[in-house]
Amino acid sequence: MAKTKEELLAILSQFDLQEKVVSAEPFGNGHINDTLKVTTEKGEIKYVLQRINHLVFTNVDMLQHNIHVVTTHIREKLVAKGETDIDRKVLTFLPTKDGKNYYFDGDSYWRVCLFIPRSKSYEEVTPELSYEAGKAFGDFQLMLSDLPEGTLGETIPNFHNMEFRLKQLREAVSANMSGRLAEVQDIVDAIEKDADTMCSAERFYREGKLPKRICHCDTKVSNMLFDENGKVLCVIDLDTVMPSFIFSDFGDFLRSAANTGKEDEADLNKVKFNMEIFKAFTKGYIESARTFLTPLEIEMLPYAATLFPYMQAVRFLADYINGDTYYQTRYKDHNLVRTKAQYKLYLEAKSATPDMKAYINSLL
Ligand code: ADP
Ligand code: GN1
Ligand code: MG
Repeated sequence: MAKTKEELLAILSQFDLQEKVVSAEPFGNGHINDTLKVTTEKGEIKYVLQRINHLVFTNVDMLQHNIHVVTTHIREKLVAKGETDIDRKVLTFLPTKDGKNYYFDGDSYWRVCLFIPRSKSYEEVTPELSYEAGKAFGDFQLMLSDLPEGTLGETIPNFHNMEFRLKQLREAVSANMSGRLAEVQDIVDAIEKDADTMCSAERFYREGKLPKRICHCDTKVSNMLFDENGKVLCVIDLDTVMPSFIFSDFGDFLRSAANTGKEDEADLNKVKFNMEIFKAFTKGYIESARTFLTPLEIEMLPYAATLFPYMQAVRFLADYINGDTYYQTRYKDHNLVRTKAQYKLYLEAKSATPDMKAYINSLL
């Protein structure tokens, strides 16, 4: 439910802010939380207020604990490296006046962080920005690699587990809550044909061949802030930071960045896999992550580039069949349009696999 300006200011007054604030307006275009930018009396955007989607993140204590651990740990690493301008290189969350890291108004959960000034987020990136992003996500994983096991909880259990996502799709198909199944049967069948192959990461994990590491798990382009010179300032949207295969961060970035069309592109001819973006991102990622990646992780990077559009198609389709209960949608068939676009991207990435392999081999 939308809040009035007065209600938003009352929520903000619960936080320990250094400056008087006068308004909070919608910001960004995420599908899950509600994000608002907060302006001070001096007319400066100083804070970001977010309403946490607690139907998606059901354990808000765990969620906010994870974010606290991650931001504190990264801050310590940046200090140790002698970095300057640290408030623009890691998110800073502000406590409530009674020292909690979120505020519950009896209905919704809220948090506040500092707005990072002179920063930009993109929906589309150039090869130069992709190279920087690859380095930054590799660095992000590296900085968090020494967190002791068990420090972070799984804020959404099985979040990037392909077997689990297919199980959810199959449950949606059996229940056919919205009566939309007949219309999408072809795409369900097409997805099922590749299901076994796409679950290979889970099989390798069970066989002890693949590790899980702390990953960001929502590395779409818009979840990174760049400075005025195209250098990465920091990674944002930390709700999903949790143990996963490194494929999560590699594959999900390419899912948004290497798509020549939009995530919800209706004209499928516009959806192609951009090899230049793939190359630049992969180069940056391997440069910073090489020290910890295993040969199997590297070998499976092209699989990761196909896995994420495939998984996203499965998730959008399940939501469509369930009657649009998870993702925020803007029109009736939005989740179906998204499904088709992601499935098309999956096919495009699949046919680019030999080229991806050849490029990776040339880097090693
Ligand atoms: P969502 O869950 O809505 O995707 P995000 O945390 O990704 O939420 O924020 C949405 C957008 O708001 C981002 O893409 C970015 O442009 C902007 N943004 C979020 N946090 C900050 C911040 N601390 N400083 C500057 N811009 C931010
Ligand atoms: C959601 O919050 P946002 O819009 O960055 C989703 C991601 C999907 C993405 C698809 C918690 O991310 O997993 O990949 O939409 N986040 C959650 O655009 O489900
Ligand atoms: Mg986001």
